[in-house]
Amino acid sequence: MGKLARFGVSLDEALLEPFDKLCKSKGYSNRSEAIRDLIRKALVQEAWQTSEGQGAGTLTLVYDHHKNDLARRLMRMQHDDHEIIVTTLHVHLDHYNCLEVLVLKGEAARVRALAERLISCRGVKHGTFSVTTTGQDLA
Ligand code: NI
Repeated sequence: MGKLARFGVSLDEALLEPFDKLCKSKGYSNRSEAIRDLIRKALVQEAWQTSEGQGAGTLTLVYDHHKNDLARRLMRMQHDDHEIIVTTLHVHLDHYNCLEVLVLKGEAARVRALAERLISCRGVKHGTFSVTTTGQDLA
């Protein structure tokens, strides 16, 4: 951890009051911890927007494996980018529907591209990509 710096924040009370409520409901022990998390979140989002450097994230897909040759198409796309797939989890939700979770890590632009390609694949019912950080450039 780096050297600790202190700074003052001026806030309208109308903003501070709901912020304190939010801190309490989220379980933060103090405002500083909540502000640190908000700053980290903004930095991670910014890094993903510029798609620079390394990134990590989880991709969740729900699809009907009976549809067309969807399961095979998704598998082929994953094999094409196997270097950035850390692990996958496949759950058979019912007779038709599958839920798949992929942990992705690598060059941010490439990770995002794969996530978007899989989500937009015809037949995928729902897909979400949750971005995070490899943690290396974040205090
Ligand atoms: Ni399945």
